[in-house]
Amino acid sequence: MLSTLSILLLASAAAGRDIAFPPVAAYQSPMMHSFGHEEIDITGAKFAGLTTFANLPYVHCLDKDGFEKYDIAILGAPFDTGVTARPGARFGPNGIRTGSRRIHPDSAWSIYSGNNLFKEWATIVDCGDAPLTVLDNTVALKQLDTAHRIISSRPTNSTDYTVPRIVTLGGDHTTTLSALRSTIKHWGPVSVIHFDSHIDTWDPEVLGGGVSHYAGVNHGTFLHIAHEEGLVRNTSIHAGIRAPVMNKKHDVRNDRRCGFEMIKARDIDRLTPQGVIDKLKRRVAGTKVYISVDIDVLDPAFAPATGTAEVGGWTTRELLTILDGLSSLHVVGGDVVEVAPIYDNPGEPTTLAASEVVMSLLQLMVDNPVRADSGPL
Ligand SMILES: *[C@@H]1O[C@H](CO)[C@@H](O)[C@H](O)[C@H]1NC(C)=O
Ligand SMILES: *[C@@H]1O[C@H](CO)[C@@H](O)[C@H](O)[C@H]1NC(C)=O
Ligand SMILES: [Mn+2]
Repeated sequence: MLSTLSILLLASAAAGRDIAFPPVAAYQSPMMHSFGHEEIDITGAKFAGLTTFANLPYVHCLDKDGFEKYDIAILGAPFDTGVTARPGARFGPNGIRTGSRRIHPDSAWSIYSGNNLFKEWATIVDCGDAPLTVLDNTVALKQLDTAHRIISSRPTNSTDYTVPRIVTLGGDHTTTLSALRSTIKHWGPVSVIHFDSHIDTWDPEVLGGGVSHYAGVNHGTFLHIAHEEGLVRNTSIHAGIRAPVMNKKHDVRNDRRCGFEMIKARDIDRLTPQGVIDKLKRRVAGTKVYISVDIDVLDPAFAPATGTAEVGGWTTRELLTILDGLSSLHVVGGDVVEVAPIYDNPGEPTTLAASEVVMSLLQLMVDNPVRADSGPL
């Protein structure tokens, strides 16, 4: 005996009609059958294949036997055990790559500049992540130092500009120390433009070092250490600062001693973004520049996924306008750090913002190739 349901199904089958799908041109191109087998055109494909930054080619830049030449390298630094609050930035590199999946080198024409940075002179690749041990910061940072040294010492594709430049995907901010230890070898001391809500020049004796020497090397002291090692010029500058200092007199005096001037977060209300750009450019004029972007420079409304969020920060649009405004500078290295995707919201505003910051850093590097020599400009 047929159940009611079966009768209904039979009835609908009897009344069934052919469903005509519209023709799908891309999959019926003559090319598809011309070699006697099926093909899919992968030109310009996004959201496909493995995830590299902006769908760039992956090159195993640390392979001792073979690598392809590049002028600018993306390098992930999955390290977050130098953080004083929320961990998770070890997942930053892949978070930023995921945030960049909609970008493809064949179709990255900026609506603002009209340029496609990938279609100019530079060969840009994604080197993947540096292999870093997970339980010993001292060893991990030495591994990162070595990775930076190797990747920045490879031959470039360009014959005029012979030192490859690196954009690092952090990682907590401690990872910038390794980058600066490699830029000094090729370019000498650099002016650092440091976008952050915190000064990060804390004396290791004040922040962490009271426990052990090892603990003093962290994401709030790396610029102090970089100053001690002679890596940064006294023409450096912070942008977007708003977090409280721990010691009213000592911290700010020490910050100046480390070579930094300061643009505070609320200064943008008076200066406007263009005023911020002008002040940054004046400060670093005539020197080689390293740009470090702690994503916590943005307000947590725009970038919640970070280790030490501080309210009252800049918008993503303000930050991108300021970065793009620095296009006359000679940028020898850069990074975006402190992206901890686990704290992002489902719309992924932080990793999307970070991937656009990387695009701006790449554009600055492409705009001004830098010749290898260690003097100021
Ligand atoms: C390497 O440089 C040459 C010109 O010097 C250029 O024609 C070529 O396209 C570059 N290679 C890549 C992969 O960009
Ligand atoms: C930086 O230091 C040099 C000498 O070491 C000094 O002549 C110069 O005035 C300093 N510049 C700034 C901006 O402090
Ligand atoms: Mn920082």
